[in-house]
Amino acid sequence: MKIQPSLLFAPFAALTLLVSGCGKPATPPAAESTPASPAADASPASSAGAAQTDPEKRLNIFCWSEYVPQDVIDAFSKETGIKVYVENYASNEEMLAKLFAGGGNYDLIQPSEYVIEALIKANALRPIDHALLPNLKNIDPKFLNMPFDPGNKFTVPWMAGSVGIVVNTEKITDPINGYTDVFQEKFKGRIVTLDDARELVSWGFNVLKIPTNDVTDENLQKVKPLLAGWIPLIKVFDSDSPKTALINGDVDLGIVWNGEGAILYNTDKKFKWVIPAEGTHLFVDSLAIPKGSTHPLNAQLFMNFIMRPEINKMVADAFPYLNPNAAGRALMSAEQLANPASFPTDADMARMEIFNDIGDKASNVDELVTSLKVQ
Ligand code: SPD
Repeated sequence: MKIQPSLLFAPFAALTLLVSGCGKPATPPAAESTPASPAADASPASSAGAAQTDPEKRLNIFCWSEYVPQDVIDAFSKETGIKVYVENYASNEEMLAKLFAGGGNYDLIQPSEYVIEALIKANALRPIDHALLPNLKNIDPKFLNMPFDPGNKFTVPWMAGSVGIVVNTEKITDPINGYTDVFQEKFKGRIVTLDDARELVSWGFNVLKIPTNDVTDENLQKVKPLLAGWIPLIKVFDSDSPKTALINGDVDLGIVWNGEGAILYNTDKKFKWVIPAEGTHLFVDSLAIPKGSTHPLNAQLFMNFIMRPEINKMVADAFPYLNPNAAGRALMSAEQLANPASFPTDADMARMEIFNDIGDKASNVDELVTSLKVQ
């Protein structure tokens, strides 16, 4: 939990340099592709037997906090003998900053769609070998071949989701349908939100009916007064575990990741999930291998492992986001599938926008929100 200015905008500046050919990743690029290999069997026993691994039995994962269950890591290590080292981040921008600072030697990262788009443009990801990923067939085709990575040349979906409002209905009886219902003076000091500049700006854009990717200087000027009114009302900025402030009773309203909303709904039905009337966006967080990975075979073994239905279900049980794995979804209970925060209706999904890479405008987004937070 933190109340502090959001992260630097430097990582996006670094990406812009890379795209324009004036920079290079801090980690040395590896070979373009992994060695050709026979397709591994998707079943646990035979995939363990036929699995190709790197000489060093190690895997360095850099992933979102509260997203990769320890029991999944343990099961992978037990089966493969590969020791997994996990480091967490709370925003795409934090991940990019550390990735481009070098030193992390990450084998797997977990970027969201707009960052995947930027990393591909920057030639910063290693292509994946589909022969090593037979379990890709378990993914719902709706979440494959998406515009940010056509043909899934670089990524496999982890979890998808959206952002919505959580209301503690024991404390708030007013109707709360959208962002403007949340950000009212009378709720000052009773609100938790994500600590994420792109998110905050997108909510403001939704209210002003500006398309979420139409990030121009002019539109940022338009949203500035709205955000300047909202930010002082927020008591807690927390992208790691915004549910905590709601469970502890520190706040009564939240704008949070859908997986957090789903956990709250499971914990106590007094926590109502609301998809903002003004709109929200669909995110697709995926696994990708940075160019500098030194254990790319181990990384692809992990990718394939987590797409097994029973392993995917372990992820969905712990972190109930919108599960893109159809075979894993088939193992989930009716109650899990009926959680309104995990699984929006088709009509709600159809209204959701998807963030695109906005290039160097990401710096302006960060600068705007940071300047408003310090006022
Ligand atoms: N605790 C895991 C949170 C993952 C949220 N990723 C969504 C990013 C959308 N910009």
